[in-house]
Amino acid sequence: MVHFNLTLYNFVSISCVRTQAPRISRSWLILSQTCEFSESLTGVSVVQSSLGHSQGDAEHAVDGNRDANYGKGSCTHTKAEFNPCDLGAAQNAVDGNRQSSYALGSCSVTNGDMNPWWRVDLLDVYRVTRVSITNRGDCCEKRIEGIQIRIGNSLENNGNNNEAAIVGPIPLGNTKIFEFKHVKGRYVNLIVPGRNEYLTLCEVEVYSENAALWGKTSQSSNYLQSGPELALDGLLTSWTHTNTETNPWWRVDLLKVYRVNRVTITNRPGNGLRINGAVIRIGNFLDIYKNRICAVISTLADGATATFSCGGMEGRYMIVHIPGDQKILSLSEAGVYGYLAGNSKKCLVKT
Ligand SMILES: [Ca+2]
Ligand SMILES: [Ca+2]
Repeated sequence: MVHFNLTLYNFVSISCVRTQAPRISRSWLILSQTCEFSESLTGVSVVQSSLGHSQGDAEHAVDGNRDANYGKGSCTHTKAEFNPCDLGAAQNAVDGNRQSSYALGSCSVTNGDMNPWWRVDLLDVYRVTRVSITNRGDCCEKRIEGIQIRIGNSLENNGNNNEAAIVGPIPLGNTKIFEFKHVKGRYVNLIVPGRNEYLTLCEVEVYSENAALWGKTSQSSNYLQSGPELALDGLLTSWTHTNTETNPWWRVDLLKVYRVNRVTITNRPGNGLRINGAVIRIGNFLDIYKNRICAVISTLADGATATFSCGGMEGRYMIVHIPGDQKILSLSEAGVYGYLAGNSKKCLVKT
């Protein structure tokens, strides 16, 4: 018996706000036409109440053959007992592809279970602030009605007893982003309670708030009391400040590897020209120069905030540094925003 805790989160918005989360990193989706199954590329695991066969809409099920995609050369088997390219597999909801036509193999589906559910295990506790859901687009719009997002650390009742948010309708093939004050949890469940239903999810994305806020900061040197933590105190009137030196840098250790979607930098309110030429890097190396470059700040007005898209770069560290001699690095604020689920490179299908 499922017991539903109907505690509502404080939603900021329940609407499609895709423009607030530019997805510039997705060009690889249309460039790649092979299934590049690699467990190392995803930090999450997913499971659902059952693996469905999309009964009731056979016309969309590629002759009912779940292996239909394999024969077209779009997928490569890497495990005999499990193939993430299965039509309807739970993994299809985190393959980084919002393709909403079920037959193209990028959607999960359960059987017509009572209280069908899907769960992603983030493998660690995160402060989740946003979940986006992409509904199936080729049919069956109403099957997702009444869906709940549940976030928490319990696997009681398969994680479906964690705190719940009831989200509004998601039109055919649409992606809706649901935002709320952060909820701490390792498991994110989606469940359609109270009826026998097929749960189809063409993409689920889970986001956390500024990951830098719980990281550890450091910088190449401290000028007076202007330590590296001043870039994360929420105050524009405080800023970090290195000595005048060669190649000054600031770094935040996120403590976990993120796929970084964007970095925000707020310049100090005076002497803002000092930031010109600063380089933003993402990666896993303490040697800052081994990390990949996300962006170079050509110029940024005094006190201004700029957002830099990093295209899902993976890394534990975000570094800002200024190449050259006789440089000073000052940052009023910094933010790192990343993916926790979704945007993996598994099982790409032709789009
Ligand atoms: Ca998908
Ligand atoms: Ca500050």
